[in-house]
Amino acid sequence: MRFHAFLGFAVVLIQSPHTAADYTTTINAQSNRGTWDGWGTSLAWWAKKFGDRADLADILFTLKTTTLLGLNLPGLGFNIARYNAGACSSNTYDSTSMAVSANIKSSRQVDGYWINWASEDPTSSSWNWSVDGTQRQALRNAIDRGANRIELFSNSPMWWMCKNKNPSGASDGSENIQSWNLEQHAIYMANVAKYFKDNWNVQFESVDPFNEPSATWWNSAGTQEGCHFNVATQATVINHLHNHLASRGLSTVISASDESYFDQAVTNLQTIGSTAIGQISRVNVHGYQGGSGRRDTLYSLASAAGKKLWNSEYGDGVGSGLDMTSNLLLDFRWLLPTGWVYWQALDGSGWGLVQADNDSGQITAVNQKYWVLAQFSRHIRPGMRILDGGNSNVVAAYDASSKKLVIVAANYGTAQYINFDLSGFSQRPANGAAVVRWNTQIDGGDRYVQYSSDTVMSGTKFWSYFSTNSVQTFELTGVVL
Ligand SMILES: *[C@@H]1O[C@H](CO)[C@@H](O)[C@H](O)[C@H]1NC(C)=O
Ligand SMILES: *[C@H]1O[C@H](CO)[C@@H](O)[C@H](O)[C@H]1NC(C)=O
Repeated sequence: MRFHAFLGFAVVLIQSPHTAADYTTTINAQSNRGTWDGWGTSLAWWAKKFGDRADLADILFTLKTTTLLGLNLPGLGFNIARYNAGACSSNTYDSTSMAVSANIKSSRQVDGYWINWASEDPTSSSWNWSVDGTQRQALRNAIDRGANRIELFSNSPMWWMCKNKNPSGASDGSENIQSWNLEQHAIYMANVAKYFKDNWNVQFESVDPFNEPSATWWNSAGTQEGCHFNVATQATVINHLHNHLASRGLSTVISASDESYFDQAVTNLQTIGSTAIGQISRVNVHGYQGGSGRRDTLYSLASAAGKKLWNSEYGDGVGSGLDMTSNLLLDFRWLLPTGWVYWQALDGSGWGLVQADNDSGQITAVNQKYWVLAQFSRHIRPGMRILDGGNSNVVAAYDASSKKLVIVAANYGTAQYINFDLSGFSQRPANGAAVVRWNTQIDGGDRYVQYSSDTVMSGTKFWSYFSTNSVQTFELTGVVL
């Protein structure tokens, strides 16, 4: 609803080019919309193909400039990496082997570590710790570059825990985990977390044992791994996982349930029960409801329960970054996440930040949305306090130690001046002081271009001209709340 209202507004502006559209927004210095945990990406599936590429790790997980396809790319500075514990294996045990969807691409089959049900002991031959080396290398590369919030997640239980042995889902999209394997799925997650810590020095901060569990589109003809879980089953798995993390002495916390839509996450939180809620440390939700859904209700429920909230998976097929920008700003306005994770950093057509074919291994282009995301991720940094930017299209963040204020603003309709009023701050740069800005034009043109001297403070304000469909970032130092 909000999205449609918003689009209507944009259309009116386009049709009325002579309307004076300039506006002033006041950054609310007293607001506190959470401490930022960071930005990131999930590793499966691109990392299965590209996980050993140091240049891609530099682009995603550092702030330095790296050359790709002849372009000098400003690093996105991600610090969150989500590692996918796979559900596939090609072995046969007790005359049983995995059932494979006719439509799954090999790049989406992720090898899992627990290859048969003979033993829960991770040092036994029922476990193969040699699989999935390239995704693990991507995780290592991310950590070596400073990624410090590492999450383990699952798209499906191991195939042999599934009723039909098919890790893409049940034939009718219903719950596909065998009732006698609920604890095994928890043991799988806990053993992976423990093994990575003991053997590879990877400390998972959190583990989510589900991926879009309320969805009914996970079926045996699917194109990827997936599994529907009823909410009551989720609660049982969470309880087992809580016990198995604790018994292994792990500090890894549980995040859940990575539902597809804000409204599904609301229903999930309202029905999963107080025991499970007590065992979850963070609510993870995906952003696939786009401009719809009650982000505000989900935030209210999560914060009332004392839980952090992340948009743990966002993706869309619009390569310009237009949809990503509007949905991200809706998140900052209504969802108030403290972490934001793009699904596939490399993917086909407009879905990737970088266009790539993860089956053939070709990297072909950098989408404009790469530079659009840089406007946010390079400036709103971990540890900053998120502020209310005073307008739906404006977000601000503050770093107390360096007295730095960051403002990111988008403009969709008529090109216009936006005035930023800093009168609410007790200190701000002096009249005439330069404000550094970066600009990206969503429709093409500027790609994260820095301008250092054309914007200045005028009393308690500064202003900047925004072309149609553009995102700008401003940094000011010497600011005190
Ligand atoms: C374990 O995984 C490696 C890497 O995929 C593979 O080469 C090996 O055959 C597997 N071992 C068993 C016992 O399945
Ligand atoms: C990988 O790339 C192809 C081609 O660009 C794309 O169609 C697909 O969705 C991507 N994901 C896969 C195969 O997992």
